[in-house]
Amino acid sequence: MLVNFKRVTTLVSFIRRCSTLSKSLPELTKDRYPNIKRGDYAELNQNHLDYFHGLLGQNRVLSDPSDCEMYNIDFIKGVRGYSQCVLKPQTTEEVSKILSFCNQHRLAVCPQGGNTGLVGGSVPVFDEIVLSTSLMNNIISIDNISGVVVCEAGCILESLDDVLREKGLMMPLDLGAKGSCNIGGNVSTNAGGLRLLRYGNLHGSVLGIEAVKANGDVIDCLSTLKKDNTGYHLKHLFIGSEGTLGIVTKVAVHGPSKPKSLNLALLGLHSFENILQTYERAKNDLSEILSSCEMMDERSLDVVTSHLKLKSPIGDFPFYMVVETSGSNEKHDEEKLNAFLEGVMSEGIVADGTVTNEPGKMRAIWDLRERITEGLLHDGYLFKYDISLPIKEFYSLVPKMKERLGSDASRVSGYGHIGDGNIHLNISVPEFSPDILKKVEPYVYELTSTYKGSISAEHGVGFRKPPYIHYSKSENAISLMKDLKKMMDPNGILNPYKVLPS
Ligand code: FAD
Ligand code: 2HG
Ligand code: ZN
Repeated sequence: MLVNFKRVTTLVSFIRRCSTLSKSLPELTKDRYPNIKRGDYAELNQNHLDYFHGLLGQNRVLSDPSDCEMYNIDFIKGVRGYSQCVLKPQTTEEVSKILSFCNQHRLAVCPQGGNTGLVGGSVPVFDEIVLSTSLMNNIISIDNISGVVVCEAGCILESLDDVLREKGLMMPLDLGAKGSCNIGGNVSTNAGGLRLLRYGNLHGSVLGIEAVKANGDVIDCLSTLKKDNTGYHLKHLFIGSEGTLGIVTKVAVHGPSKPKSLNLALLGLHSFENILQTYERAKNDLSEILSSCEMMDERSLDVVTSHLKLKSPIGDFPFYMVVETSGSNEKHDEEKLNAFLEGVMSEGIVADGTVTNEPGKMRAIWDLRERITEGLLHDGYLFKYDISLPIKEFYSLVPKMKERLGSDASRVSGYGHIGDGNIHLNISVPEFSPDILKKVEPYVYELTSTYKGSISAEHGVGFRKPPYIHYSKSENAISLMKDLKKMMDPNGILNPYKVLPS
């Protein structure tokens, strides 16, 4: 079976909504971060373009600056490269030929999927060629019995999920960017999202990968087996390596069964301590049917109610939680959820709440949580941090940063995946300021490291965090990462300036 689908309407409107926010272009990365120097790569010339035209034809090679613009700017408009060439291969063979040519000619390449990444990894820093997987969007097979879907890297997550749902299956990951992000991008960032608590991360769900190395070699590890202990588990090298070790061209993912019964609760709480108590109770009382447990503070909810005009179905509280159950027996799930809710409310742990199993109302609650990232763009420039912390310290950074920044920040908000110990700290300022940056970094990473947390829980390292990776990785681990990079990409053409510190 080969299903080719076009980008869904939600994607188009999503990107349009966001791109109309700021008419002015962000500063070029090379000017904002003058300490980063362009590597010793070749500059694109007509001979290179002639080769790409011969390989892909005229339409799949973009070289007009206005056509290249959107591929040069990241989602939060924080970084901007000046690539003059975007390539859109349709097959693994074409990817292989492009990389082999770029490697021979020392042309740097920036792989790009849906360009929803939040750490500046998906756009060029200087003039790297953008290799977009957007036209590699075929589903190759779906096995209804095992639930395994094999597809090309450019398939949009939401489209994959839609196709699987028609067959009683679903994608194991879900995130606010699902209408735009590609499965290849998800795998390359090891994206977490809203249901990692239930289905685990992609190191477990991805059964196989086909990837192309910097020299053009195709590495076929596209197993569809759950168990395969034949030698080194090479697929894991590509999961989360953010396009620095190879370009993912195909993936095999295990799709779990679509739940028959779904419930969603939005809860209002008076303190962070109440959130911890509720999470603990949810784990114990709901156990196998708990499929998502998220939190947001009042300033995060305000982003979507003020900027996006979404309506909250409950009153105002300092904190909120979204708790989802999914299972196979409606009556059983409802009984369990009601008992849990009655317990936490009667004990005063939860102050107010609403629960629903109506699809429209569930969507409206999820929008309050999922659209915070989009809403935050209306605040201006964002310093974004994606931190893992021991659960008791989960919220510690928010009041500390608020106090440190005072009126320098228009908003300091905290929200995220409480069930995974992963908070998103967002600091909003009217516009980028190097002085505020100095107040925030490395302080925020030092604090994280003091708590023994991770400076990147799920978004990756990208362009923004390489200088700080040592806060979460030992010197020997970084050195081994550099050795691996050298072995797999000796000329350093794949996504330079990203992930590894220089
Ligand atoms: P891109 O942004 O295009 O690329 C991301 C990185 O992967 C880049 O380094 C790029 O070079 C590399 N890359 C892309 N495709 C390939 C490929 N085929 N081969 C090799 N390298 C490749 N992330 C989460 O983890 N959890 C969330 O809940 C979450 N929610 C989000 C909500 C919103 C509204 C937004 C805008 C982003 C969110 N993100 C989240 C971040 C982002 O969506 C994810 O990181 C996503 O996985 C990126 O996919 P993409 O296709 O857009 O990749
Ligand atoms: C989420 O969980 C995403 O909504 C984005 O990971 C977080 O925008 C952010 O900071
Ligand atoms: Zn997240």
